[in-house]
Amino acid sequence: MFDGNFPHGRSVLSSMMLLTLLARGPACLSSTHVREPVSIIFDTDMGYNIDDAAALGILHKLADNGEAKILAVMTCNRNKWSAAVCDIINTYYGRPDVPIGSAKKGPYHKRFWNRYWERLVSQFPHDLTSGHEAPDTTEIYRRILAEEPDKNVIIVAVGFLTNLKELLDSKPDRFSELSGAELIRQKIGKLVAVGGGYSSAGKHQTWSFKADASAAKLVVENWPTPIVFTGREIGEKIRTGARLRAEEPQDSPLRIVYDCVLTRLKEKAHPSWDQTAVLYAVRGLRGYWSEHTTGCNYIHDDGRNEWKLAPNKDHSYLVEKMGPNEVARVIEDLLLQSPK
Ligand SMILES: [Ca+2]
Repeated sequence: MFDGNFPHGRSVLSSMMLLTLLARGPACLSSTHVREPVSIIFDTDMGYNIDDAAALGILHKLADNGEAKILAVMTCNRNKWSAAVCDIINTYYGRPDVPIGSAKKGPYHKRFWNRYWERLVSQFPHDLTSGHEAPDTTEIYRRILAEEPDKNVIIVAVGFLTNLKELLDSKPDRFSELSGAELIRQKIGKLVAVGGGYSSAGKHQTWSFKADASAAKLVVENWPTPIVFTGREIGEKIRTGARLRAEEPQDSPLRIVYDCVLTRLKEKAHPSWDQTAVLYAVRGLRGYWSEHTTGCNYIHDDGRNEWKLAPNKDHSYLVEKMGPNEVARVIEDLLLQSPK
């Protein structure tokens, strides 16, 4: 599977592309070394854990670097503060007008971690004060996808898959005459999803699949483009937050989120599941991970996942390659990069 690292000549596809470019001449080859920013839709359950906030933070830094373009932020968390927190982070990092969608359907889970949103909404500018005011995610998805070039968008799903189920089920509308599945097939390069476990055989329970098990099952079984999963075992060992709390200004939203939650948890650092999805979606495998590409992910009715050896689908999962501490350093370097 093409890993986004071009041109290393590691796959048949990248070898063919390299030969084509060589045939076209050196000017063409040098111009393509400047990669276009990766177009990302970030779909989150902001509020249930703190890695969502950090993941959105590093996505902004990658956008500052010209590596990513943020098309939209969607929340599947129907707590009204979730969308407001997304808007606060977008505004703080200089992108106040990134479209934000909020789920109107799906499960409503009451927990919201340590109420850090209370401090954020009272201290930071934002014009979206409640998820109830935000458009439905399906509307935003369909509008944006209809406008994008084919196969151009990567969806990073770091929450449960409610919004993607709704998109998959959606019907032709004023934005596109295509059904949800047809629109996804035409416009989405791949889906990068946090969820499941892949380190050993058998069933694994994780929050993002369990929180809306029927959506996870439907999306994983029917998604019409490749899906790359980053499992529990990947993010669990990548502990971040200690450096952020030592070096980030005290009055930044992410510092407040991490101070609130890690103090309560009595943790020095926290797993980084959602950040791995952003990093992979934008930069590809690099030296961070390898990818297991044979078999398929199967979601049981209770949301537990199991990797099956057959059939072979366009499913893959990340496998640890670089040490977790080194990946943590990459993530915290990005978090601490000065905002533009
Ligand atoms: Ca999450």
